[in-house]
Amino acid sequence: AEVPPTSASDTQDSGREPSRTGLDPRNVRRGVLEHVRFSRGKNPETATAHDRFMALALAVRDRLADRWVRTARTYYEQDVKRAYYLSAEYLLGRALGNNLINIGMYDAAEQAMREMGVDLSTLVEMEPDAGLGNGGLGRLAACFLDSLATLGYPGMGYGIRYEFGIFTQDIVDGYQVERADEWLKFGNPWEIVRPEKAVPVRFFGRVEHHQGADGRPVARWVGGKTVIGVPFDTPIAGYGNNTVNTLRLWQARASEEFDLLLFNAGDYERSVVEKNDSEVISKVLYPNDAFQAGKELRLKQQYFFVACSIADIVRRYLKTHTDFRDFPNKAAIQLNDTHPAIAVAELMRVFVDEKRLQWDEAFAITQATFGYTNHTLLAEAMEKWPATLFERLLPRHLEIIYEINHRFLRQVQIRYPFDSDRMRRMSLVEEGPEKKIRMAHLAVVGSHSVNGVAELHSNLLKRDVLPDFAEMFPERFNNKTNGVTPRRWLAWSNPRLSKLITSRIGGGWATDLDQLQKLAPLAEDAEFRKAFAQVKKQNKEDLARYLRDTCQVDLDPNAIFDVQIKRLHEYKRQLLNAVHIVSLWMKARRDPSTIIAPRVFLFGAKAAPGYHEAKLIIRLINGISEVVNSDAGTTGLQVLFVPNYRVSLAERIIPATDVSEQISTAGMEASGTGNMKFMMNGALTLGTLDGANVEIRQAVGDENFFLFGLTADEVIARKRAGYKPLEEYERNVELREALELIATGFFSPEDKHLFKPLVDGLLNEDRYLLLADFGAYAARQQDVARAYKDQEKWTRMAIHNVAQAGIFSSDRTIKQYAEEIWQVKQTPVGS
Ligand code: B1N
Repeated sequence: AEVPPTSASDTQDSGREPSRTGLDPRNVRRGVLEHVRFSRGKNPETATAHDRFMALALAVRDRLADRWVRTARTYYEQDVKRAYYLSAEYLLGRALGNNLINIGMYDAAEQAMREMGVDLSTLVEMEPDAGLGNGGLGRLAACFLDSLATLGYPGMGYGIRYEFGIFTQDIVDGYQVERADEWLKFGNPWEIVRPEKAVPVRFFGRVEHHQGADGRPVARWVGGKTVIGVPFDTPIAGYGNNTVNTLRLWQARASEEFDLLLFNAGDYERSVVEKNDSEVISKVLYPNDAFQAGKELRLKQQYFFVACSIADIVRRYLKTHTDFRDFPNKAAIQLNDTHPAIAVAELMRVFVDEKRLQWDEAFAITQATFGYTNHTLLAEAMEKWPATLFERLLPRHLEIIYEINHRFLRQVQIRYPFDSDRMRRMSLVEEGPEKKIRMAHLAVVGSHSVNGVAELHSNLLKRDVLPDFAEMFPERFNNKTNGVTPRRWLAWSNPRLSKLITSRIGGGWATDLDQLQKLAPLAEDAEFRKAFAQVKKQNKEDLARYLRDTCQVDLDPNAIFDVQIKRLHEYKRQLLNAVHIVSLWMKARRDPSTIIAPRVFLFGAKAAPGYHEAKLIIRLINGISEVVNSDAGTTGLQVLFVPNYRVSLAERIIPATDVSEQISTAGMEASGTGNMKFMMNGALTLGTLDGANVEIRQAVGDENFFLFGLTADEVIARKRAGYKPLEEYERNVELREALELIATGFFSPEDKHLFKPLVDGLLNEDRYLLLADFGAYAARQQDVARAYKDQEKWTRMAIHNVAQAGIFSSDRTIKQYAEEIWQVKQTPVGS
């Protein structure tokens, strides 16, 4: 049969079917029913909860689609400069609720589902977290994407589509047990695969050097193996606007060409085995937070997504340009730590080898394009790759790095003659028994901007980690204090507080968080305080109910909810918290009147699977929990380690928190971002002068913050003076008896010596100065309990924390990146 030609208006209309675009409950309902039938192939009667979740998610995606296309067209037509965020991690969490909030259809969706006899929150709970990150660094990338879209910036994220994200944590007999995170098992309604934009990526092989037709030397990287990067796009919707940006994640596929070659040679078995070698590249997220394991596959992952992303960025540039001198006016590329730092060498390879640019011009363009963000000062996290590994895997890149280094060291030499020690320190190549490439040095030399993530961190970065670079290139160094998105971390996760805030100051805060300052005078309004305290109480009751259902524990919602949720790391000092709980409990056992206010201690933390000390600390917390909870009736103390801490759990816990534990050894936590989420939700911080705690305290005032502990400078001085933890142990009775109880096996009756290594580590070395800070911590905890007894005062303090949280919006952070590093402009999308 003849098919009538479709007119332009037909295609317009079909794209704007009300069941695909309408935001009122009737249209949403129609959209969901159509997806149940046509996308899930079910009748409403046979559809499962999961079918309904998928149908609703697809109906939401429909409503993003048109804006997504319009956003892309707007950027293309206006030929705007774009900000590209390169990150090995994106800790997105769930998307459904956040998308409903951002496109303003939450109420309509809730009503539509209710009319269908479905509870929206049940569907929200069906969605697995997208856990493509370890902790703060990955979650920061996710908050940045939200802010870029909300502010209408032409921004795009690039990363890896890991088949398995951060592992699922079970607790078995008090121990962490890891399970694979099969987040894609039931399908991902948000992503769209774009096979037509696949990119070939070479590994291994060799470099041939020739004389080019133009008389200049040419390097050709040949041979080796090719892997295909296939992009999957996820829409990132702005809040209350028409912007829908893109997160493009690359999946590794075997190259068919290559397989065919082996297949035709009759080597079927080898062709299938090698297919595996390729596809394993995007298989799993490395589960280390702030630690470099140095695995070859990890370097493959890094180069894989970087090569795909650079190819994609250059391809997009060449659609509308021919001359690369304009490249930095159209593309800013931000390196999220050194994980994508190989991009510096890759862009040089593309410019020099493929596009035949002169070296100096190529390098000037490269430098003008890249910015580098450092996220940690910890030596064990600094990425250094053996030159031998580089030479095998990326032979051309090693040559390019050597050439960059050669020219760079010449500059150093001219600037600082006769200072060979400085040259050794600054080299991109670390000499020693094994030659290594220092990725941070590559990132600094290849960028025009280097930033830390909090004031203190940026200063320590200049002073202690990259002093030679800060001296030689002072104009390159800057600070961008982290932030978090108030859409997910307030509007979505704390609807009660959001509603209360909006009822008093209007809804403008969601995109202009400084407006929260209008709450400050309300701290003196008794009625507001009452409503505010009631919100916190209800949130605590919700959490207690959830934990009763999922962990079989009955928490007292009248107790102080004292929370430490973050990756398990010795520098974060969960062990300090645990030892203090033991000492509190021992005192309470002797004399219950020592407990000023009942308290619930909550922990949530994943330990890297190979980090034995961290796993032992989890086991200890569970041991303490068992003992303490058994006589909670007399002591008023409860302890719970909540398994499988993740973004969606944080969304439940943070709104219900009274005390935010931010107790890292000063100078070790680059920023922290959980601290900001707690503050925004009216928790008071108990913290050291570390990372962004410093700025939180500045913002909220010393009287609204529980400070303790050595400063970063004091930590260094104490270590330099020859710190003796045993002296602290002997000085403090409460500390001593708590450590003795732990060491003698009280919390591990099945193995009396289980925790001996932890205690010995504290007594012999105590790298993180836990004992040095114990006394101050315990004293401040007493102050916390006393302050809580005065509920009116406590609520005032909590309100001031919310009121001063404005600067910790990632909108502020992203504006600073956009204006001070990227020079990208807000580009609104029309309706
Ligand atoms: O980045 C966050 C900061 O708020 C935290 O303080 C900081 O610890 C965190 C290697 C890291 N730094 N480094 C990492 C993660 C994974 C990995 O493989 C390092 N994460 C941080 C955001 O700035």
